[in-house]
Amino acid sequence: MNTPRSNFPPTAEMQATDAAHHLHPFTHGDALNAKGARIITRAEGAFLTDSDGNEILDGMAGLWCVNIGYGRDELAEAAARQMRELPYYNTFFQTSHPPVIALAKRLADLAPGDLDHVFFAGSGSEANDTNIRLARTYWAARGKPEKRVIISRKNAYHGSSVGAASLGGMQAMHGQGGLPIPDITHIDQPYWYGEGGDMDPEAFGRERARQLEAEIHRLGEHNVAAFIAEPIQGAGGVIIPPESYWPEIQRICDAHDILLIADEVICGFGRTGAWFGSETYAIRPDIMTIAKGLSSGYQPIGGSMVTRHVAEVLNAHGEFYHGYTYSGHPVAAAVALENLRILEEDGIVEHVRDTAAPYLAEKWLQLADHPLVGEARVKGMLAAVELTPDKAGRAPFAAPVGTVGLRTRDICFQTGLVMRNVRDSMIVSPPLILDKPEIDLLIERAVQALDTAKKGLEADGLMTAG
Ligand code: PXG
Repeated sequence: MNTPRSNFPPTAEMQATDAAHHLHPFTHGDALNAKGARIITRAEGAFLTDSDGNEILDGMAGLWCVNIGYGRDELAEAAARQMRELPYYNTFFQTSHPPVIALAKRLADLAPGDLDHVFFAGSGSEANDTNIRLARTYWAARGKPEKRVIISRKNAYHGSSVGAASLGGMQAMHGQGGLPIPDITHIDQPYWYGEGGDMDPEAFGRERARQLEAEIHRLGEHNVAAFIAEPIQGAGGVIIPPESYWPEIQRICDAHDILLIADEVICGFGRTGAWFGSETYAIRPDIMTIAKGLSSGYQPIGGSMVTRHVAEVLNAHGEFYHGYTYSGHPVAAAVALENLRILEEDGIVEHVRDTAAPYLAEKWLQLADHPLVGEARVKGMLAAVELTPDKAGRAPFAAPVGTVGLRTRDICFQTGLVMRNVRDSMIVSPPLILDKPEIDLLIERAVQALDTAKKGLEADGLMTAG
């Protein structure tokens, strides 16, 4: 891209202004302000540039979203064109507009099975809030208003709004603001490394899936509206379920009269080597949450895709009292359409499936040999390593959970790689367009960071099991 570089004040000045006026998401304000935010000023392909001119390989694709990579002029052009023509109009009051119509049709064609209707939102959180109301309204429309409970999972992430954070299973989030809201329950997650103990992973996967059936029995099937889950948990730490997990979940959802909601906010749009994680795991959702990769993060947009049957029930029921000012925003829709065109015409999903993911897997799994690594796991362009002071025993560190992960994250930044921590695991979810040399660079920097982290831990007496 040849656009001129924007002018901005010196780093320290921007940091001071940021500290004075900006409340950051998921951030301890005083801790951040004491050292100053890292300020990202530009990006191209898979590389970020910060305000000091450092180039950093973005192993997280922003926040799991910049699937096609940075700097695609076509998206800027699509936004500019749409802004000139119709920068805003709503989809309430029996109106529509060309980009939202085209995007709904495009998504219906792309989505698996007969998921062929979309309710648009501005984000994944909003879409999951929609799903709570949509699932309950669906059952009310079918004459079963008592089917209200939504079963989710501990350590799931479904967003930050009151509804979405209640669906999520993050204890720290529930502790702030009196969550979860009523009629949402959480079963255990299929996290073999952390919770599987001596069990065989496949047996563990089946056991965790069967908790859903036990929970349906406990609540009474007549009270349960839906089960929601990410095909692969992202923010929870790239938790890749054993192969036995999803078939058993699907069986249970089929056997009991409940809706299956697949939260595809991270897994959708090529991340797992198929258009949707539901295809990778042969899941047949009734509702699918989409966001992030839908626009590769170039515009905020999300949505709930539902099957023809769910849409028919809803449409026949009467008015669904729900919607956002920016549901189906024309600029976001135009950008999403252009993003989907690029994903398709550049063959990016095939690139992931045939080239990038197999190569990443080959290289990433070798990290399991590193003395600091207890497990390396990968699926598509999602990968994690679990850090441990004791490889054989999969033991946690003696230091408080997250201490080692956070240190390692900071080292990664200094090494020129965004690889973030979840607890004491390190995870990546890079742009899908990475080529082999870029994957080599990612691995090289990851190894360098792990080596540096290990030395530091040894020097500080932290390589001890807790
Ligand atoms: N579902 C899933 C599976 C997500 O990962 C959301 C819903 C909510 O989307 P919005 O657009 O409302 O943010 C997400 C978002 C992290 C991190 O630190 C992850 C997300 C968002 C912010 C941070 O891993 N995922």
